[in-house]
This record gives sequence, structure tokens and C-alpha cells, in this order.
Amino acid sequence: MTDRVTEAAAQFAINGELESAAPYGSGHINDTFCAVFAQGGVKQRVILQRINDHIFRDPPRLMENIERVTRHLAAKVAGEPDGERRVLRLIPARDGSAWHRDEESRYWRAYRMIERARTYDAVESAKQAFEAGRAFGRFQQMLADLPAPRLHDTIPDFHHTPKRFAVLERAIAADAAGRAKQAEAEIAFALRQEPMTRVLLEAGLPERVTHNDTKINNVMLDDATGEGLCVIDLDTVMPGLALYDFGDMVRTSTSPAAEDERDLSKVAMQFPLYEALLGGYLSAAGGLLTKAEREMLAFSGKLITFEIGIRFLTDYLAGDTYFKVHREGHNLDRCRTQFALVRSIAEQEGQMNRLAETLG
Ligand code: ADP
Ligand code: GN1
Ligand code: MG
Repeated sequence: MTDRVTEAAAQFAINGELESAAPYGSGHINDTFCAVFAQGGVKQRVILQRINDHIFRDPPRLMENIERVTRHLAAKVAGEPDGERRVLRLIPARDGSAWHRDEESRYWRAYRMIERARTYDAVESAKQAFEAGRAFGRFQQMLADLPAPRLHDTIPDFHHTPKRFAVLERAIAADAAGRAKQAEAEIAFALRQEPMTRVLLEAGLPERVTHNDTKINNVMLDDATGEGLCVIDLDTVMPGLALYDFGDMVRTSTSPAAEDERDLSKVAMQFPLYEALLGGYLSAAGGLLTKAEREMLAFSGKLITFEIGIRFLTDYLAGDTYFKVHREGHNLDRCRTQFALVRSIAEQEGQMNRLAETLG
């Protein structure tokens, strides 16, 4: 337990003595800790996070978004069974603020731990795909009437695929880490996909409040029932397209392989998982969608998988400055997995579209 974590934990309105704090979860962005507090023999676990301010340049505005969104969601689930566990709950700092700024000017926040539920780094069953789809769909649906003003863009152009592509082109030209040679095949594949990068943006789809990071490990599934209980990781909740969310669900909830799987023969879009995911998503958010959105559901899976793939490739070429990495070549492995999945989705896109039509 480092001094920094202990000091930060003490700033939040939590009763009891801090017993321990340890790194937690497998997110690629923030520093997440599970802190255990004890009072009179009763233990309480808390999620403590140091916000990545290299990536999120304005943490107070980001926290303003999260306060507004969690307040809105809390009002929606009030009175539902188990409502406490259905929304992320911020624990305020002792001065009443939603965050704490430490001596190094780093920003911290604390959430109630959602107990008896967990996240999965890779989908394991059709039931999980359905539940993830339903939970993220419900999330969009509950935020459809979030009162004005517009949320802050915590990362501008987060899903602007053509701009992501342009950044990749610059990274290839710069070859800052001298790695372009090792990624020749991936670079060639990426460059061939350029025409698809603009398709969603040119389709005239409506702006909505979206999550923008709907990978399966950002939804907690109930241990006892498997139900999609609570959507977490709200840093990128901001104006976006419904299909950014659906696309990232396809990326992580239809192929049971890990995001960094090296054995690409294991990486494939499995149709029964897609069927379950789509069913879950439409059961909650279907009523929101326009005809154009429905027609592009499968395409969004291919596009967003490609987009995340080029982000991993860009980071590999730049020398791993964005995503946390845990081994040599990690971002290149992740890129390869995404591109294998893009190919697999492309092969099944016709069938995926026909399914959406029958459910439409
Ligand atoms: P990152 O932005 O780095 O992905 P997350 O907010 O997703 O960070 O948190 C990382 C992991 O911590 C999650 O995948 C989840 O397993 C766990 N986690 C986060 N918040 C909670 C919570 N309130 N209750 C239980 N687990 C949580
Ligand atoms: C990051 O924060 P985390 O680990 O849930 C990233 C997403 C990527 C994802 C790939 C703010 O998500 O955009 O899709 O990694 N988040 C940010 O696993 O860049
Ligand atoms: Mg996360």
C-alpha cells in the first residue's frame, strides 16, 4: 500500500480504519485500487481510482459529467429491487467535493464497491452476451432524457474514426519507436480499410448520450443470477452515436477470446453470441433506434473493432504511451486480435444484417 493511496483514501467520507489497499481490475487507463476499511469488526470495500490525467485533460469537468449521469440514473432505478447496486455511487470527499486533488495535483475519486457481482474480461456464454447488451442498452435508454446542458466531451473526437486513421498515418510516418517493420502486415491491412472509416459519420445518425467504452469488462454481472447489474467506467459518457456503443459490444461480447489472444484461430465472431447480444440490446434500446441505425448495427461492430485495432497499432508504433501494457509487443498482439475479428465480422456481415431485419 503506497503512501499516496493511503493519503488519498483518508480524504473520502468513509467511516473506519483503512486496513489495506491493492491494485484492482484490468482496466487499461486509470489506476484502480480496492481499499478495505474496518469499523467495529465490519469491513467495507471501496473502489479508489486515480484518474489518468494524461488522457483525461480536465478531471473536474469529467467528474461533473459523472455526477450528473449517476444522479440521473439513481433517480431512474430508485425503488427497483436491488437499486443500490444498479448504479455507480460516488463517495464524496470530506470537503463535499466529488473528487480529491493530491499534493502532486493528481485527481482521485471513490465509488461504493458493487458486491456480489463481477466483470469478465472475455465473454463466456450467450447469456452473458445478452445481459451485457441489455445493460448497455438500458443505460442508453435511461440517459435519453438527461436534462440539458450537453455533457462535456471528456475526450474530443473519441470515436471519430477518420481522425483516428489520420493519427495512425502520422504514427507510421514517424515510426517513433522503430517498430513499423514488425507491423508491416497490420499496417498494410489498416491502410486498405480507409474507405470504411467515414461511413458512420456520413450516415446522418442522431447524437445521443452514449457510454463510448462498452467493452464487456465495463459491466458488472450479478454473481447469483448472471444479470447485467450495473454499467461502470463512466469516464467517456458523453455525446455520441448509439452505434459506437453497439459496435464495441460486438467487439468484446461476440468473440470469447481475450482482447490480447495470441492464437488467432480462437478469434472469431460467434453468431449465437451475436444473436444473444443483439436480442439483449434491442430488448432495452430497440425503441430508441432509427431505421438507419438498425441497418448499420453489424457494420458498427466491424468499424469499432477496426477503430480500436488501429488505436492499439498506433500506440504500438508510438512506443506504448497510451494503453497500459504488460508484456513486449502487447499492443501489437491486441491489434492483431482486433483485425482478425474485423475479418471474421466482415465474413458474416450479410447474415448479421438479415438477423437485424427479422428482429426489426
Ligand atoms: P479503467 O477506466 O481503467 O478501465 P474501470 O473504471 O473500468 O477503470 O475500473 C477497472 C475495474 O475495476 C473494472 O473493470 C471493475 O472490475 C472494477 N470496478 C470499477 N468500479 C467498480 C465498482 N464500483 N464496484 C466493483 N468493481 C469495480
Ligand atoms: C480502454 O478504460 P478501459 O480499459 O475500459 C479505452 C477504450 C478502449 C479499451 C480497449 C478512455 O478502456 O477506448 O476501447 O481500452 N478507454 C479510453 O480495451 O481510451
Ligand atoms: Mg474499464
